[in-house]
Parts: sequence; structure tokens; C-alpha cells
Amino acid sequence: MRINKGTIDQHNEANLKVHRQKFDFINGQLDNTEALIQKLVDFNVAIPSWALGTGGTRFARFSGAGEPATLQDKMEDVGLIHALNSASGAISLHIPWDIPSDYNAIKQLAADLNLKFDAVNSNTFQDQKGQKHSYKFGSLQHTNKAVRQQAIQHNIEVIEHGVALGSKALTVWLSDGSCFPGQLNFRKAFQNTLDGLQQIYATLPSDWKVYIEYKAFEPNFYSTTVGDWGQSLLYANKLGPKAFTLVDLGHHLPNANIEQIVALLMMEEKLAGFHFNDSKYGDDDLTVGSIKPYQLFLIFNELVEGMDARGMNHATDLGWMIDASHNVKDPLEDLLQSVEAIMISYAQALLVDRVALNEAQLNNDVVAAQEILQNAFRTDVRAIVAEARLRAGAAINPLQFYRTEQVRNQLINQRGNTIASGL
Ligand code: RM4
Ligand code: MN
Ligand code: MN
Repeated sequence: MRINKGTIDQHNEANLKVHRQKFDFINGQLDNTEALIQKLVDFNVAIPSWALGTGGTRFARFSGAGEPATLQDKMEDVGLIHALNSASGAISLHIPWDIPSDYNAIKQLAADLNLKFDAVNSNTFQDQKGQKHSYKFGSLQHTNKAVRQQAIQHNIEVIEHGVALGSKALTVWLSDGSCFPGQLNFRKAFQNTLDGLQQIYATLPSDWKVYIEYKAFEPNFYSTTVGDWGQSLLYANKLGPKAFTLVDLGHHLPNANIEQIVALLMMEEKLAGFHFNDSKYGDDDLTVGSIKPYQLFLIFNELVEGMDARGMNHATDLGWMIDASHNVKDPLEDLLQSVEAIMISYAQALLVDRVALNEAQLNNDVVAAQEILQNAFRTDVRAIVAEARLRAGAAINPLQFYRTEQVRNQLINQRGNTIASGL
């Protein structure tokens, strides 16, 4: 289904008065709101194709209704989100889950929905039907060269799909590792993986990047061959200038200082970008900002500081994506909440008084430094984010629109109770 622009206008008219009061109030307290709004208008976060269906755990999956069954449906869903928030203008595909049967039709659909194709993702963590060799004991790390070769070939094919669609990056997340001590020779596993990544890297088009995603554990529970940012950075440095480290917020051991990791990766010019989500324990893939909003703000604080120090374009120089899974929420509502949380944190980070913070740091004024950060974090910027949406032609309150217009019911009427492939 497509959202009617007239219905958005009606929604905005109905919400305008209250919105104006809130916006005028915050605008009166801030300087330079116009520049801030423009940055928010420009900022977009890609949606992964696998986050549009209900997810599950290894215990159960309680499927929703009206979920997308095809790549076209998934794109339509991202189009819906983008129409409502004007901040989700890209979709990230996972191969082979999302192989297009007709590239031109898919590209046309993307153009109609005003969507771009973000990074393409390879999958060597599952065996596919008819696949010759199993990935049970890893893919690029495997002790058997034939398995490694198969995984390399798959990644090369993913790049080819991406080229046909206009993507500019390959994201490699490997589940490779081991479940028990002694199972694996760490050094040989690393070297095999590096060798495979080098062969994949060699086939990257000149304007492409490869993102090396790390993850502390799961599905392997003893060691992971790209287990942390240090290992990812080793690979990225050895591969060359087109290779970068991707930070998925849920892929760290508890209490890791992610904002510090981000600052140092940027310093080394090796930060690829993000898979945003939130978590309490592990790779929980919860709604962004639902558990640790202050951490999200601190990450954006480092991002803004680091990007400005290098004169980077906030909107385009790093890869911004959500990587979440929804077990108990409507996936589209969850994604709207996630994008909103990202925009809020970004806006708050833009409010940080950098000059004053720098001074506080130079003077070792710990109290002032904390006050400066928390002043920004405790500013209610929601009306500014809504104003950016309004100016971009989207809805003042996307979630309210989604519920009032009963978008999910409309999707159910259209699609029925389809079972989709959420993770
Ligand atoms: C992994 C990782 C990858 C994603 C898969 C589906 O945990 O986050 O980014 O491609 O899940
Ligand atoms: Mn991820
Ligand atoms: Mn993950």
C-alpha cells in the first residue's frame, strides 16, 4: 500500500497547533535551530529487509499478520516508513534471502518509493538448499579449502547483485568461530579468513567499500573469528583502504564502552558505520534507544565530534542502518520508534556545546563536562525532530498516523496473514 500525501497533510493540519507550541518553546531556548533542522532533514537511516517481519528466538516465533512475503513487499514497507518519517530512504538486502528476479522492475519500484539500496549482506551462516558444502564448522575460516572457496564465491556473487542494484558496499558478518576449547587453531582460522576476505576484496568495484562486522559470541559460544573491534580492525587494516569496521551495537560484551571504540575507529579512519539496535544482555536486537538511551547519545556525541573534526558529511560519509528484530511488537511500529530514537540522539549530540566542553576538558573540570553533556541529553528535542519531518513533507507524528490510519489492518486486508521471514 502507498500512503496518500493528502492524508499526511490532514494529519499535519490536525497536529499543527500543538506542534507549533512545542516547537516555539524549544526554539526560543536554542541558537541556530535552522542549521540543526537542516542536518536532521538530510539524515537518513537504512532499514534492513530482514527487520520487516516478526522475528523470533530459538524457542518460538509468534508471527504477525500482513507481513511482507516478497522483496517487493519489503520495499513497499520501507517505502511506508519513509513516507511517514522521511528519514528511512534506503533498504539493505540480505543475499540469498532477497535475490531480485527482475532487476529493472526492482529498481523502478525503488525509484517510485524514493528508496536507495544500502549495503548488501552476504550469508555464510546458514546452509542453503542445494549447497554443496556445509558451513557447520565455519565458512571463510574453514579447514577445508573447498568450503572456503564456496564462501568466497558467494560473497563475489553478492557484490554482483549489489552492483546491478546500485549498492556501494558489501557487509560481511561471519558466524565463524568455535564452540569448544581446542576445536580451532585461532591463528589458522584468522589466516584463512583473511585470505578469503582478500580474495573478495580484490573483486570490489573501485567505488565500493567492504564492511567487516564483528560480534562477541553467538552462534559460536567459545570463540568468534571476527569477535571484536580489534580483530575487525586487523582485517580492515590488512585488506586496505576500501575496508572498514562495522559497529553493531548489540555485538559487544556487556558494559563495553562503545562510544570510545567509535571515537578511536574514526580517528583511524576505519569506521564503516552502524547497525543500530539496543540490548540488555547480548545481541538482543531490541528497539534503538529502548534500554540505554544515554549510551546512544554518547555514541552520537563522539560521532558528531569526530566527524566535524575531519570535516565529514554527517549524512553520507558513514553507513547508518538499523539491525533489529521484533518479537512482540509490530515491526513497522518498532522501526518507526528506532528511527525516532536515532534522530533524537543525533539532534541532542548536535546541541552539545563543543567549545565549553573542550574548555572543561582542558581544565579537568569534570563536573562542568558532565553538566554540558547532560544539558544536551536532557533537552527535549522531539519538536525539532518533528519540525524536520514536517518540512520534509512527512508526518508530525508517524506512529500516531500509523495507528489512526490503521496501516497494519490495511496491510492485512491486502496481504492476508502471510508468514514472513523475520529473524
Ligand atoms: C547478525 C548480524 C548481521 C545480520 C545477521 C542477520 O547477528 O547482526 O548484521 O546480518 O545477524
Ligand atoms: Mn548486524
Ligand atoms: Mn546481530
